[in-house]
Amino acid sequence: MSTFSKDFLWGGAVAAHQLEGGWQAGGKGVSLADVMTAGDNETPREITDGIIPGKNYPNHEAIDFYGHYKDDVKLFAELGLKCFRTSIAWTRIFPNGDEDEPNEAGLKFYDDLFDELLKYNIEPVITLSHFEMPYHLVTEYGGWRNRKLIDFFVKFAKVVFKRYQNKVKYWMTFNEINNQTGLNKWGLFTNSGILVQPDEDAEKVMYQAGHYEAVASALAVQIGHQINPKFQIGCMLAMGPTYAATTSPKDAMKAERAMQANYWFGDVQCKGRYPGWLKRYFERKNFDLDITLEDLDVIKAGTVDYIGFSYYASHVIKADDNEPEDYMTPLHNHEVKNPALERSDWGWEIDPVGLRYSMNWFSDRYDLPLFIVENGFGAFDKKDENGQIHDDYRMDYLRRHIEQMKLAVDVDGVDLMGYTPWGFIDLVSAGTGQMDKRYGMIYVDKNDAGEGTLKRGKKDSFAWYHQVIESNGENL
Ligand code: P53
Repeated sequence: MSTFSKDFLWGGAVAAHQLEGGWQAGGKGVSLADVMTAGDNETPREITDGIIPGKNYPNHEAIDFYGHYKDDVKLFAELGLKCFRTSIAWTRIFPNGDEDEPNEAGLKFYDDLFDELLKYNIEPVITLSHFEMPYHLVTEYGGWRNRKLIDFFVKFAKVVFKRYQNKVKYWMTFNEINNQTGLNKWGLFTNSGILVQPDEDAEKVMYQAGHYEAVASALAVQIGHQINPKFQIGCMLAMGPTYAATTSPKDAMKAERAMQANYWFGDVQCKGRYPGWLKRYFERKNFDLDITLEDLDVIKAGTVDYIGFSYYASHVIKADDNEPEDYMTPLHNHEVKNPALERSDWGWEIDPVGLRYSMNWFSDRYDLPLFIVENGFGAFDKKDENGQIHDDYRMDYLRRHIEQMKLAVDVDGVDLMGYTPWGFIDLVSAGTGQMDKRYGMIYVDKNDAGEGTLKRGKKDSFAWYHQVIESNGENL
């Protein structure tokens, strides 16, 4: 007997801005992702002030899924996918974000895409906001600093829930909503459309924006359930468990606080309440946040149906010699390398057991079904003399993670809905804007400089994953 139920959601995951291209097609507006240049391992992506001619913006064309989706979906069916996770580009539906009426051409595109998927019995799994909010909401409203964003987001959610209520059952509200807890420039911009100003406290801005997003997410959950009670609406958290560097109890406490600080979004979205330590922290810091009693009721009533999460790597943390009582020193400054693990070319630690650990952690803490909606190995692929890519390293990474996922289900009794490896078709990296940081089983002929025919091809991992799905995870 197989570990997984026969309706287990084997699939693949992408996000609109990382593959669609067609950045101005069908009346689409400019999104956050459209003002981010290409970087690489050493060079961070630049966030430009509007579109500057002559700069390389990799998301403008991406892999032109917008123009290739029919052929691509056919290939996804051949791969054997049961589900396909993507996002709806907010800017196709509301190009500026603050219009009264949605853009019909954008709505039509997703109707056609979902029809195409359903034709092959591939279930769409849809993220409402995946690093791609309208840029206009950044320049005119200051992004999620502004309470008005709740209304704009809810309007967008309502329109797409209504329109696709008979085509889409699985939804998530905000992708990796907790990325911004690291307070780095990239995370604050892609999550919340925020560029921290000199007179601002990044931490306070993050908590305020995060609160508005939590309210918006909870409202979307309630509205979605009203529109179609069969909807399954999840949160989406970036999971990278933090381990203690030594046996010192202070390191254990530090690791615990790092987890709490990273997953407060989970507490709010899954339990419907703020954790005690965080309420005390807000008071101590005199943050004076705009959190109303009504907001707290909304959050309580809008908890999610499942936990969608990404898993790539784990982290290790060490307490400071002068660690303050609240253990809230900037957390990322205290990360150390894990000597027990190997790393990818981008320095991401490879830790399959960490996936099982994470599944147990989520399950214990929130007691909700889990959906692994991202996992994968970014690597440079090389073609052999026949143009074939032998990506054993990728199969090896995925196999080792699926093995741990099976143990979490079989031995630990975790409730797991599905598994969608990230970027199963090569696409633009979110972190670096590169094409050559590849996750795919399907190769796309395009490089970091933006050159290539966009032709699709199958890597060795294509046949391997097909067999994994066909055997319901038995044949790894
Ligand atoms: P890239 C950092 C840490 C964990 C997840 O990332 C992350 C990031 C972003 O770099 O993002 C997720 O493309 C995200 C996807 C992204 C994927 O992981 O930087 O949800 O949009 O592409 C992989 O290698």
